[in-house]
Amino acid sequence: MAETLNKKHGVEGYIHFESGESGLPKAVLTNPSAGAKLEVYPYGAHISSWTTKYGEHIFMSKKALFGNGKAIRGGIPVIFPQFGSGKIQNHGFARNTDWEVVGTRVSKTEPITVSIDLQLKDSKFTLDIWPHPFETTLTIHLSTKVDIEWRVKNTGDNTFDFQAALHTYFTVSDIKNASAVGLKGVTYIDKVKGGERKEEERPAVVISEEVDRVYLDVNQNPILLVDKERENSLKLHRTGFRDVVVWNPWTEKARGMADLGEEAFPKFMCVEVGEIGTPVTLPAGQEWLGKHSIEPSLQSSL
Ligand code: TA6
Repeated sequence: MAETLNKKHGVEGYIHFESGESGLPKAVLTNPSAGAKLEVYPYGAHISSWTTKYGEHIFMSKKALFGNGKAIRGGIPVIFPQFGSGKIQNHGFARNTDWEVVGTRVSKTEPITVSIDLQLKDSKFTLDIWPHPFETTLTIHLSTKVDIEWRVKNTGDNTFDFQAALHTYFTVSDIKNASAVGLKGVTYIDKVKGGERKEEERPAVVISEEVDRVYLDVNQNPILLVDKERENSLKLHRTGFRDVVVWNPWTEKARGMADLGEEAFPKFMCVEVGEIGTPVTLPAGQEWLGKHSIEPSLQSSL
């Protein structure tokens, strides 16, 4: 499979495909001028690594499972058409389904950018779960930052609603050193407290227990992910994603997750961008576009 993908989509010196975990094909994007590298599995259109001169920015569980309809623990799970629990499986089917590589390219004008397009269309599998024809394309641009462009098109005859999120696991030196900055004053759904709605009072959200919050209609853009023990912070820009999720399962929940384990929870902070609180209503023939850019920065405050 990797060989076929290399023949069709490989770009010498920038994009190659290789056999990854559990033999799943994996695209490796390399941008020498940016000193950056990114890995993405067509399975789930799942980014599993992004490194820059500041090191690895993405957390992957050592116990993650790959393929066979399982969601990969860590990386950037692509959540569609449902966020969380509901009528279909938790977080929908997009993250544990094979997407197709439909394009790769390198833009040689500065800043040199290495790109890959992945696409998922409705199938009997998806229609049996969620009876709406759709076509979704996720484009990843690797320069000195990562830009993700995500399109969802309604290819059917009827309007449908959907939720969407990029459920990013950021690697941190230790959860006690990490904070998400820019959420002060925002109303959030506290999923640890039965869905209670509260207002964030802190300029920097730090985690010292299980946290599972959906911050609604966040105006601040970018949000900053700060790690006191790392040289860089990360600027999280977004358009088309109104909400931001902050999650860490902490000890007990992590212990109960076979693909995570309690020794892992201090090493990541999920800061996710999404359309969650108010699902997107997409009329027939229309297209939704969400953009998320993750950029290393030396800024530690907004
Ligand atoms: O984004 C936070 C969350 O919705 C949590 O409630 C937790 O369920 C997490 O996602 C992971 O979900 P998963 O289905 O990947 O185990």
